[in-house]
Amino acid sequence: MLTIYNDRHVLHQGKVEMFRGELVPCFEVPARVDHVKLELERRKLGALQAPDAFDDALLARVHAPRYLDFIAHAWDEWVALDPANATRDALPSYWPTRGMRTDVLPKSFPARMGLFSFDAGTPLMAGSWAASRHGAACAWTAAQRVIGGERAAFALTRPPGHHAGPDFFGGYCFLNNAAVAAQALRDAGIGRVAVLDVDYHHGNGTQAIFYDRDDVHFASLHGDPLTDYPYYLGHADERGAGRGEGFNHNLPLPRGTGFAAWRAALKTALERIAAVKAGALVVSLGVDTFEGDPISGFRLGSDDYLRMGEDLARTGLPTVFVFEGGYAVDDVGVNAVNVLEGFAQA
Ligand code: OKP
Ligand code: ZN
Repeated sequence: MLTIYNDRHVLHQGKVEMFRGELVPCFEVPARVDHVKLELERRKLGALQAPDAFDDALLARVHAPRYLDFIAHAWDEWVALDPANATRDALPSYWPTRGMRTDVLPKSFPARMGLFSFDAGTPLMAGSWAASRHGAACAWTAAQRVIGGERAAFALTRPPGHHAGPDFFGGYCFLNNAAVAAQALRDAGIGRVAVLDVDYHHGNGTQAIFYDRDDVHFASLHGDPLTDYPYYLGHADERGAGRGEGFNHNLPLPRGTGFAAWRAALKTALERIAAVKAGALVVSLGVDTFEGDPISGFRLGSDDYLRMGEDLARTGLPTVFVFEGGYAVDDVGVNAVNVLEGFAQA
């Protein structure tokens, strides 16, 4: 499978994230992508290509200008607060809750950092912007290849993207790569695009970006938000708003779900994608549904990812895969590439 890759992802390398009252080492590490790349090369599964030149204006198709402006300059502002910050990751500590103002942009950097985020688990450092925008460029380029006639392409990138919304970061994500790819497919004239999110965690950012639109259908299989991150979105009754009503499809599943039940939910999601007559598919490919994942609760085995790829291929749709989560670092390569191989061989 044609894979779009760039090595700038290593510029984003968080030291710590807040977890249960402690700062713990980050789960989202550069080695995740290295393992996928090695496994692709080991199986000789297609060529690795660098992303095309990317215009940052394309990010404004899915993100708010004031958010992009904030993220692009956040590191410099963090260091300007205190030169000693140069050795520390930036994390938010304050958030506006119900009844507080988000229309007035504070001058204070920590206040703006909270306004544009939703957790304290997403450290930002000197290279976060560069890594994120090159990641988005990979997703955009993968979409361009599919527009150009490839049956499928894979954006091998990190940090992930599906938790990043129109104007917020969180869940290790700053720019929504899957949304950038979906918008690129729309801009090329595909009437309706489906985004299918198979990461363990609900893609709240992607849902938020497309919630009121009928030209991008969003479907997600994920751990039930009653028990799992991101907690405050991802319920089955979220069906879209306005014109977008009926074009958002959440399939929350209980902790402990194995492949048989997961696959039945996938079938339901794919039937709806066929019913809405999507002309292309973007897959938010997280493999944190794996039984060995340290932060997730499903029980998929490595071979199940081959079957997943086969099921996805049977849609017959031109498909852009975008890498998302998967934190069992030693297994993430085999699991992600199993999906791609299952897809390619079906
Ligand atoms: C990003 B993606 C971890 C608590 C949860 C956030 C998880 C973000 C997952 N102990 N922290 O969807 O894989
Ligand atoms: Zn995840």
